[in-house]
Amino acid sequence: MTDADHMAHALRLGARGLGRTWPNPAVGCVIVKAGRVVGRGWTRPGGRPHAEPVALAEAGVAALGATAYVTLEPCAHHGRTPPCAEALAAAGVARVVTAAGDPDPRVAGRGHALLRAAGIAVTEGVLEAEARAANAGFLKRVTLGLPFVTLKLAASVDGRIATASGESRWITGAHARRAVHAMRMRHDAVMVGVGTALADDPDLSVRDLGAAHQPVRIVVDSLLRHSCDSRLGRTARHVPVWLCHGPDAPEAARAGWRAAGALLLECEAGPDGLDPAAVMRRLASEGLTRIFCEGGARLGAALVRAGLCDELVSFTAGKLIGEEGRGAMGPLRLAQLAGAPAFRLASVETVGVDLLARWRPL
Ligand code: AOF
Ligand code: ZN
Repeated sequence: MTDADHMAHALRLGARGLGRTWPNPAVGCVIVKAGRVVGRGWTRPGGRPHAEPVALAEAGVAALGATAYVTLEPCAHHGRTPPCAEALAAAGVARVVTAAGDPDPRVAGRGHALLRAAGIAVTEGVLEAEARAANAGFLKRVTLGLPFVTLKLAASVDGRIATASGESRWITGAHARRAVHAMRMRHDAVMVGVGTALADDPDLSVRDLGAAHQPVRIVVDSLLRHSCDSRLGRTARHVPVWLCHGPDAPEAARAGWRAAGALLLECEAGPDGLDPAAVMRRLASEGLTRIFCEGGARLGAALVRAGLCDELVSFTAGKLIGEEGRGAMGPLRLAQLAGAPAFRLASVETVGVDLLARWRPL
């Protein structure tokens, strides 16, 4: 087993926390002694405890002289718990292998330095690209003050998401819908625009997966037109509902949603509706790192126009709806094709009877 093999194991463990550790990263840690795994840890829901103390607790005295594989530079700051770098040194670990540095200003190289100062051999950068991809949400929040945004599209072969009358249930099959629920669970929050909220009265929860985790449910609703008597309003006390609205949202609607238990986030308005960048900055400042946007067409287009979309997840169903149907993407206001937002194909697979493709901005 190589360093990369053990780091791949740590990355798999870290991924268990995705969607549940915000505002913190989802870190994984494996402790190896004489070729045997003696401790495993991953960041716990809510972001604490960190991965390393969990793995050290499992290893116990076996940590003495062992090698720790950690997907992110161990922290060096005194938060609610002592720094992980100190914990590794105190346990007598001989070597620490990390995948990526932690840009959090409280850490930023101090974790590695603390380990070296304690006489521990440190190897950095093992599976760095994979670790950066795994924690892209946390890294983007800390470095740019924005969350990582995944935009989901589910459309017919001719790119339609509803008939002319607005009928949209169901274009993709049951397997694709299950896959969407699994994706929701790996994000901190699920988001829709007000058009989708009004048309579908969605619940946006995770069902059928023995769901241990429900992401925050967000509606971008500049004037608070969505009713607090909706499914979201009636369940806001059980699973968080956040409403991003503008300065002109009526006071009565604010009061209704507040009484329902929702969190109201007032965001700056742009030329048409809310400024999408202001919305995302606000959500990052609330701690969100990974957002799964499920439409509709207008919100998706606003995010794409603003360059806020980090990944497209596109389901295609074997149906044709025709030009009178509603398109998957709102206005992009292109002057010419050369200016079209461009993506590269990252992966493609079949999900039941549908096609699933993932695209990343070029
Ligand atoms: C680690 N291991 O598993 C995680 C780390 O608020 P605190 O005290 O929990 O600190 C949060 C910061 O700790 C976070 O911004 C990031 O820099 C780091 N997260 N570090 O050593 C972990 N989740
Ligand atoms: Zn830590």
